[in-house]
Amino acid sequence: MIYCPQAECADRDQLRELQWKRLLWSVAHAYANIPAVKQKFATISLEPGDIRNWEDVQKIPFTVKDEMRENYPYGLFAAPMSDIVRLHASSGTTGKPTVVGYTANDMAVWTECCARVAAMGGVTREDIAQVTFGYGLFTGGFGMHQGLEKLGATVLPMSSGNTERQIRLMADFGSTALVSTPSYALYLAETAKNMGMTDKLKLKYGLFGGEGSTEEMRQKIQEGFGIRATENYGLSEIVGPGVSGECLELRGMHVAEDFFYCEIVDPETGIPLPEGSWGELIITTLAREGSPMLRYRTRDITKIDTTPCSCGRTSARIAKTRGRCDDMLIIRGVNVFPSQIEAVLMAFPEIGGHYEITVRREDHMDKLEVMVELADASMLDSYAALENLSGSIRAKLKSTILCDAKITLVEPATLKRFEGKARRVTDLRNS
Ligand code: DLL
Repeated sequence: MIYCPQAECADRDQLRELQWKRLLWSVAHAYANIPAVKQKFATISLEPGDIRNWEDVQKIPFTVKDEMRENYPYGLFAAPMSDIVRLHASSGTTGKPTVVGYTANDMAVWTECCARVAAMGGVTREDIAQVTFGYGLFTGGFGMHQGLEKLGATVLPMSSGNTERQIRLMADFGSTALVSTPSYALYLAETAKNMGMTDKLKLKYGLFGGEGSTEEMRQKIQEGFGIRATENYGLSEIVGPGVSGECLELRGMHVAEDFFYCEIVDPETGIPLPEGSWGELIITTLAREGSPMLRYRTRDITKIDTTPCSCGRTSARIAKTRGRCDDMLIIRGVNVFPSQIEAVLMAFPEIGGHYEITVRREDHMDKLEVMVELADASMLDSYAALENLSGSIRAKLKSTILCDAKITLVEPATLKRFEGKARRVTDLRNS
């Protein structure tokens, strides 16, 4: 089951040594080949030679997404265009896209990392893997495709959308692994059920990533399809999918530490936090030639665990993210992550997997509304049952997030569905 024992099960001291060697290479490479990096170092009188031990790594300035926009499109590339064999870009919600370039070596590393993610999630060469991520500038489709092929699985490159057709071909071709966002997996499971085709599917494994999901959402997807679901995490600025993934022990997402160095910092102060603390994930690429990233601020909130995993891998694991710092809502002064709301909702069996969160300001007061679909329409016949359920959800939410919310229960299949990353939160306070 273990795909790359030398790297994934390495002695941690040896791994640290390898990371150190590669980190020095990456700093020198970025400094020598990216004028913007050299200039940034110069403003604080830092040179690569000043990085002498792990403590010194903190001297390296962070890289933030805006710098990618300021240097759009190729200003942060460290290899000549003649060596770049692939471009990807992330559109983000505002501004110019962030562009990354891959050399042939970068492609090999990325492919290896995605193969590891697939292997960790239980997929083998015996599997038929249906990839429902978009194939395009988004890294999801091509990234997982390459990794699955390297592993020897049979890849079905469906790309995103066309949900009923996805289900028909899933049945006809006997797909045994599904690669998607968790929200699309839920939509696919529901569509299969509505088409009366759930029993015709042979799915065994789900590799889900590209967005966060709660443990409760995982249960719903596993039940919907009768599969084992693992989660993986990555971002295009670093490589795309492949940065980390869960093994079947489900004890956090193993990071490909031979290629990525992770730190956790306080998102407000940028000060590194001790292992086990929740904070913002910072990633430094250790082998990227095309688009090296030094201390990239992911904005994602997680924690790191380096204790041994029962699967035998020694690599550090990051926890399911709480969300992005940017996603955190401040409602009447209380910090609320949408993932906390999801966890409360999904624990109610009467609730389906789809919901929408809206925050508005009325009479100078923040108002939170949660619209959520019922799992079964029959409940709509009983006013008392509906009142009871919405009261219980409201009470549970209040005790968990310390915020009052208006709960609106709606019929199944009424809220918007997403074929990629879901957008479930609307904040109308500044509009
Ligand atoms: O979403 C890469 C990817 C594709 C990863 C497919 C896994 C599977 P971007 O479009 O650049 O790249 O978005 C990166 O998505 O900073 C997180 O906020 C979020 N994200 C990705 N995976 C997870 C996850 C891809 N498992 C941004 N949990 C990241 C929570 C995730 N958030």
